[in-house]
Amino acid sequence: MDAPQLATKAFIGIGQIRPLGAAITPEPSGGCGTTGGEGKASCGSSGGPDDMPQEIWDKVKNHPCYSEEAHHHYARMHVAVAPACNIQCNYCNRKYDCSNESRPGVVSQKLTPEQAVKKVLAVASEIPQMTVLGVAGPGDSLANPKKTFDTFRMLQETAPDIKLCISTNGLALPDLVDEICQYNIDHVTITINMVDPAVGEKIYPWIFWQHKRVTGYEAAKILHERQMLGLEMLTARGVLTKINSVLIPGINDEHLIEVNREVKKRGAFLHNIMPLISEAEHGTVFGLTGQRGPTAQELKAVQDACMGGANLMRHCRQCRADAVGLLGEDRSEEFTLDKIEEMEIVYDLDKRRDYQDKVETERQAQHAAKQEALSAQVERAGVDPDMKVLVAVATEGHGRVNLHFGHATEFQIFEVSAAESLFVGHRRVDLYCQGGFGEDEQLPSIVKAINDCHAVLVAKIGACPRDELKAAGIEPVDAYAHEFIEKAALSWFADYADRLARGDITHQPRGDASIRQGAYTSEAAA
Ligand code: CLF
Ligand code: SF4
Repeated sequence: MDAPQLATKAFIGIGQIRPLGAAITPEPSGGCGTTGGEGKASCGSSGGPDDMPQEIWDKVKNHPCYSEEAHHHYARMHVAVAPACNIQCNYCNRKYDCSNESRPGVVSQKLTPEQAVKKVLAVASEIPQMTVLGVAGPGDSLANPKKTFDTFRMLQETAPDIKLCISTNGLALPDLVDEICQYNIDHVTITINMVDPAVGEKIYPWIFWQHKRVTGYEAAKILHERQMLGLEMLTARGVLTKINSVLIPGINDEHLIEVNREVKKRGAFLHNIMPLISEAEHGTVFGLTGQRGPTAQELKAVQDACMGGANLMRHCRQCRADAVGLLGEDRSEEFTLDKIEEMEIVYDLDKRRDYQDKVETERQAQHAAKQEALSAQVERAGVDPDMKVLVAVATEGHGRVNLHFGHATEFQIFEVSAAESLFVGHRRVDLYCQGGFGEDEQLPSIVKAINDCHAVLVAKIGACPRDELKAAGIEPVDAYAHEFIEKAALSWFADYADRLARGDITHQPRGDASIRQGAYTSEAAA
């Protein structure tokens, strides 16, 4: 690896970011506008069938990354068939999964296309809500085109109902757009961290281009041009594109607003701004030089400043390149090659469809419950009608508050007001309950992770963590156990506003929260 060229620029405070609304003049075209969604409220990750044309809704409705609503119900899987990469990012160490699309940790098994297809069928027969196959590394999907496209071709012949998805750095993309269309790959993610090579050269020390290594500004310029060209070509062909950007404080934080604007102009469907994962033990350039990742508030501030531009995805889990399951869970250990050999694989399309019909019914019930709770909201004297608060939610899927506090390895974060309950992120935590007992030393780190929240909604919680959360100013709430999340959050909000109006409590602002870096602890993952 070439010696890194690190940023000397001072950190740009999030407070210096232009305020919401002032940041971006929405472009007349791009995003959903290019596909007929102009003037619709939102066709982003939280959008629904009323927000976008039917043909787009059909593509996203059961893709857990392209629809926030779908991510509570549908699963994806990745197959690690793409080991090589054609560029170097300062946040990546080849010994680890692609940091763009994965949490750090080695890929357990690299697969041949034949092994990958067998694994997909095994997962599809066990997890009927698995609807999407992605190739997301551990290198770059399009730096390994034969392996990537062979996998998709073979899978299409055996399991045509599974959606195909790739993630790429974009360098090879323009040369492969026709093949992407030939294999009906409907969803393509491009990682775009800059639209200015002067920013890019602080992130990419080199690229491998036309049989030679190119470094510095020139490398970043070529990469930028290839990314923009690839995005435009995909848009012209009607392929849905998602842009992933890694937020690197002091290097591209404010610049991501410009990235958002430029990708929207070129028709990107979604923009996913993710926090830099950077720890010395990962051996990345940024990890070794102490480049920090953003705090929760810094991440949210940049995401909020981009609202009005390209639609935002906020539910990304930075998955492993061999992840299996709902976003936020990892069942890859259940599907190792040894275990697959022992399994009876029955790919039953009717069974999968029946299951997915049930999921749709549940999802519609979730949507209806939210609408009902929204229509029940009222204004209260003495309570700011624009008040918004964050609540943390313990869930194991199905869109419900259905997890014990002590069993949570992540909390979903919702921003709630009288007018909305919106998913705005997630926070990984160490498991509180290990071996049947509460681990009190874990509590401070859990509090730190949800410190910006006013309440935590759980299915159940023990007396000890309950008291400690209260002492930290976070209200533990188990009154809405097993209810749909948005309805529960809105019901809690109504109760909170009632207590404010009666003068039982006063509204206190919360502090910042820290984003957990890297993997779960082994106990947490067990
Ligand atoms: Fe995989 Fe990526 Fe396709 Fe999803 S992941 S290739 S679009 S199927 Fe999703 Fe994972 Fe985030 Fe990626 S949560 S890292 S955005
Ligand atoms: Fe690593 Fe992905 Fe960057 Fe390649 S594109 S260096 S695999 S993060």
